[in-house]
Amino acid sequence: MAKLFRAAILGPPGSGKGTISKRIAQSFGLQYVSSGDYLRAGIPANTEAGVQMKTYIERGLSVPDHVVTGLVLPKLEQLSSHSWLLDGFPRTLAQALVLNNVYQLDLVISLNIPYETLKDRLSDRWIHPASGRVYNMSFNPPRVQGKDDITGEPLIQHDDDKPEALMSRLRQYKEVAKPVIDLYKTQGILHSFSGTETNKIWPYINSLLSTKLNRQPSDAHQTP
Ligand code: G5P
Ligand code: MG
Repeated sequence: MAKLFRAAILGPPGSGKGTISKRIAQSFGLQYVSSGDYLRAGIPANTEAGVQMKTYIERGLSVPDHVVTGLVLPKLEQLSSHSWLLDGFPRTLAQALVLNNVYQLDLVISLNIPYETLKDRLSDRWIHPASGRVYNMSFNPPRVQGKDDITGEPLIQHDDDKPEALMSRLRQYKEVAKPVIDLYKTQGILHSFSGTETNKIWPYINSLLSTKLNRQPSDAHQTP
């Protein structure tokens, strides 16, 4: 069996982690593990813990480490015979250290996207609250204006995606992410990508992974 490949993609809210991860997963056959998706799916409705969790996620604030690791690590155990890509995990040094105890990552991708770009993207972001599906009115609009593609239910925009709230979320993200980035830099597995357009960053990531995995992607994506 080929050696398993373990990777993570880090970046601030709106940096394109989800968009790029899905392309990587599809092109290179890695299992896609998104902490945000697991948290949203794991929120038990109508419990106090559930309401609390929803507040963290809706405000874009970090969910407590033990909750996130408690959800993500069992998923990784289920995927022990697969290569995988983590999206949005680890987000804190505590999470990175817990992960480090169990798995040695082969590659970490860090996305550096200018604040102005994040602001524009997130202020153009609409969400289907029940599922967490995210749309962007210019980059990936819903099929019907203002409606979720799957359920047809109305889309909403969060107060937390307004510029003032965004600024404090991004600042908090940066502070928390720095020691995580430093850890992977020290381990020699960090690869940073900067830019304002996912479609321009993607060919570089595509080529890096082709080299690391020693194979050609099965599908070279040009669109989201
Ligand atoms: P998530 O789900 O990890 P965030 O806030 O980190 O959420 P988000 O919003 O999912 O990040 P992203 O995945 O980095 O952003 O980016 P994306 O969705 O691909 O792109 C953002 C938008 O821009 C989309 O609409 C996309 O279509 C558009 N876009 C992409 N590229 C371009 C482009 O080139 N041009 C244009 N115009 N648009 C583009 O986490 C959710 C919450 O869960 C908790 C936190 O509360 C978090 O806020 N959480 C954790 N808490 C603690 N620890 C963890 N490890 C946690 N993980 C999640
Ligand atoms: Mg995401």
